[in-house]
Amino acid sequence: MRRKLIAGNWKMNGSQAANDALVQAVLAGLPAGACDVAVCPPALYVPQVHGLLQAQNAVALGAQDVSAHETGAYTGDVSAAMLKEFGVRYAIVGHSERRQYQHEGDELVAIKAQRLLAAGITPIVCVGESLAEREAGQTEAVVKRQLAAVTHLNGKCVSEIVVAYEPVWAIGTGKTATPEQAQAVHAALRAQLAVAVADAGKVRILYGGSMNAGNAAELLAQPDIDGGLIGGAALKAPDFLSIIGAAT
Ligand code: 3PY
Repeated sequence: MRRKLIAGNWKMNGSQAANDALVQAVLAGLPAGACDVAVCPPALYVPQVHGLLQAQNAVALGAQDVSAHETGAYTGDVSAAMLKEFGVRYAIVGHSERRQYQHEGDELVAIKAQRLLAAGITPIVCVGESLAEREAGQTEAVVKRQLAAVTHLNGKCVSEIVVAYEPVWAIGTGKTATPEQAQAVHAALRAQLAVAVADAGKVRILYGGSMNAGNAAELLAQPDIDGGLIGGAALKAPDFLSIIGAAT
């Protein structure tokens, strides 16, 4: 059985005061025996949230991105080793906002995933199709291409990853894939993992894209949905806790 994982992607939101209040409220409200939980603040706040999460194991620290480089003259970048030093256990790579606004492609996403794995951090690899791709019947081809770039790093099949299916048309739009639409894509990704990766059964596939307190239970009831990567709802403790409750 795969343990469910609920990871909050705070995106470029927060302040020291707001982060403190949010983390304290989440820690105080966690249900007994909660599923795996992570929060991914902006890089600048990683040390602060690391401090807030110390002395407990129920909520893990995540990051939203990582440099493709190990060290050196890469102004503005944050390396995997730096994240590791501040207790980061998960890092998102290939979020559609980075693919779209920073023009990150499959190869770069795969290199980033490799840097994370080398540092002992679990990559949360995002895949997802645009509305035009869905309407052209290309959903499976797109997500499989994006996933294949990462499962075959240096010719090695990689099972130490988390996958997040985030249909681009459902991100920040309030639109959500129906449980059936999401399950169909998750099942296709699961089948691909089974062929590509030894130990594929342990790879968690999260759903992301406007998962919220109202739709989480239905989505999480699907057999191949192993958790959620949560956007806006992760910024409100009651909503985030309600999603965690649905996954627990
Ligand atoms: C969303 O739900 O909007 C996300 O992008 C989660 O990563």
